[in-house]
Amino acid sequence: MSSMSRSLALVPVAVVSILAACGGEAPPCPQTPSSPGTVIPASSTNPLAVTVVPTQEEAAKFMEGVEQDLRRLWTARDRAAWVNMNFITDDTELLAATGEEATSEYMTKAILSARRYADLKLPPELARKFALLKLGQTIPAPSDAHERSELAQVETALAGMYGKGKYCPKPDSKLLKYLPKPEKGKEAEKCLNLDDLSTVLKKSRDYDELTEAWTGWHAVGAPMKGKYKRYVELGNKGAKEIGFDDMGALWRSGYDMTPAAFEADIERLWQEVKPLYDELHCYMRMKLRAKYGKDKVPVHAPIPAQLMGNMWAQEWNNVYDLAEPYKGQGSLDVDKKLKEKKYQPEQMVRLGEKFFTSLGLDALPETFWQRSLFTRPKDREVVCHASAWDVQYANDLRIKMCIQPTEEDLITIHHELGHDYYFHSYYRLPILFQQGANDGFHEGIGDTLALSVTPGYLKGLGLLDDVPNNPKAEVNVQMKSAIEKIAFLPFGLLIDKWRWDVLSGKTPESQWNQSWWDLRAKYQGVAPPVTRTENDFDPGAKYHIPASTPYIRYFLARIYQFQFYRALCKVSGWNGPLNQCSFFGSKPAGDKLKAMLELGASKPWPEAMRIITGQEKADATAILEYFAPLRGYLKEETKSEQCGW
Ligand code: X8Z
Ligand code: ZN
Repeated sequence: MSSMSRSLALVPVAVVSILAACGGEAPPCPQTPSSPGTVIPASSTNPLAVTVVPTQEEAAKFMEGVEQDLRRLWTARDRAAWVNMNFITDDTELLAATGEEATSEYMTKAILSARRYADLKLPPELARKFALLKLGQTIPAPSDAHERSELAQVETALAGMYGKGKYCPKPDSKLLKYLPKPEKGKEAEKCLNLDDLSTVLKKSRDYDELTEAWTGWHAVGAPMKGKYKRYVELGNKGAKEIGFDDMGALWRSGYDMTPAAFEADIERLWQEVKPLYDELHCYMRMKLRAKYGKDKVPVHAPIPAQLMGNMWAQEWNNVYDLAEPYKGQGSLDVDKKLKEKKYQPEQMVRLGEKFFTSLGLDALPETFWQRSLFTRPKDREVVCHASAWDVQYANDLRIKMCIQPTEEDLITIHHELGHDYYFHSYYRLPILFQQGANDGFHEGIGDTLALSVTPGYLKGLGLLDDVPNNPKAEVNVQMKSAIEKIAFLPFGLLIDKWRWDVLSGKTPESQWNQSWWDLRAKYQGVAPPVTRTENDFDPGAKYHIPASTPYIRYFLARIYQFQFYRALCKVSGWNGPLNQCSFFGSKPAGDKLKAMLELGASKPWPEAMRIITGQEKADATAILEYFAPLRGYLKEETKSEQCGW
């Protein structure tokens, strides 16, 4: 999560004066077709004598005031949010909600006031700021003070419910052995948190244990349902007030094209990658059937979701042992090495930083090391889902992550540092431009570098013994990567397909959970491990739903990162097979990356894309090119399988 994902407020000087000129607080000033500078006689509804038709200069001044206020408000909001997520208590929840509420109050008023300039022809940079201002809230609050306060509290409470989620197994449960070892002199823990339950999903190959861990965690969703309903109602009300059909329509408007064109583009990309996903699904199901039997993993049916090594079956790399094409060809067990070498969390972060600095990017500021959270504290509740922040929008970089010595976490560190390096590259820009070219760019930067964390690179660090150098070992490497990258694609797509329809009302509340599972079956080909009903709220068991972080960005990022990687490999001088390239240490690659990052959101995203790739569109050919070597193997292995579901 970037700290830019939500927005903030208080009434700024500039806005106050404009609101006053319109005869009070919101509603917005009347739009008039007259020429700039003309004085309009007062109408009977306007208590003021005259209204001056806006000018470009006034619009620029207005924006200057807004940006000043936003810096203050966003910083205050993010400080409170940071403390809250690092120490979840009733008090910090309230502080975070207060920060959120103040921001959203301001934003809604500023957006409504900005309508006064809607008909003006503005210089492109200023016009872009107005457009970004309108899109600047993920959860737009209604103008009504009670509703706004309720919404802010609902938002914070949902995030807190997720962060505090635990499952307490019964005394005869097989999961008791996964309880953390008690510290000396302390009482033994009786409950499993998400990290513990994720370890079960990752390590256990016992069907019943997996089912219990999955079901145990998913119970976190049910109590959220009532709050989620209010969140939908109030967020939609806020979205309507600022001119969107609903909150989902607002989210889909952030891509420099119409929401409809955006949806069509997403569909185009999905259709390009779907055949590869289907082949991988077919292969994985075959392997899981071999492990768990036909009664548990039936032919031609969705796969039970608890068997893929991940709580949401979104990435399957933790069951690589079951998927490995050629047993023992090339050791890819980085986890083992990290443990052997007793890697500490900070050391892993320093490793991540080293990749960025090898490209010629700056070292992280000293405050990063002082202020970040790297391990789960034992004495308090925190939101452990990894996130990156620039709390003061001024190079105040941090990450918050409960790091374990695993390859998965090493990759996530690169992901989070990608956000921080983006923040770092644009923190001198006007605050409204301190965002990614679009949110998919933000999510894709660290992953682009992580694609260069190849076996060769890891060997150099002593984290692998050998670099696979025969065709069989290469297939193994590709498989390991595909069950992470390709497996994710339908998940990345369906989360917001679910949310868009919930937010637009197309999916009624009476079908929220059913529709979730319909989409998971349709796109991912997975099924719930146990019967689910509308008393469950399984979407709530995925962080980004209670945390209200839009998700289509991750789908985009999976496509973009291969485009970026292909381009950076090329500029680094690589001309071998794409999947073997590492641009570690390439200054030309670093320069190109920096040039794009420094743009922030100041230009439409196709311009940023052009800087790095020479292309202006999302293009799935790079991800397909990367995995081309695997396809022959997948087709051959599954030729007797009845693929699909
Ligand atoms: O949430 C994240 C990052 C933080 S922005 C760790 N990711 C998504 C997820 O975990 O569901 C990265 C991949 C997808
Ligand atoms: Zn991220």
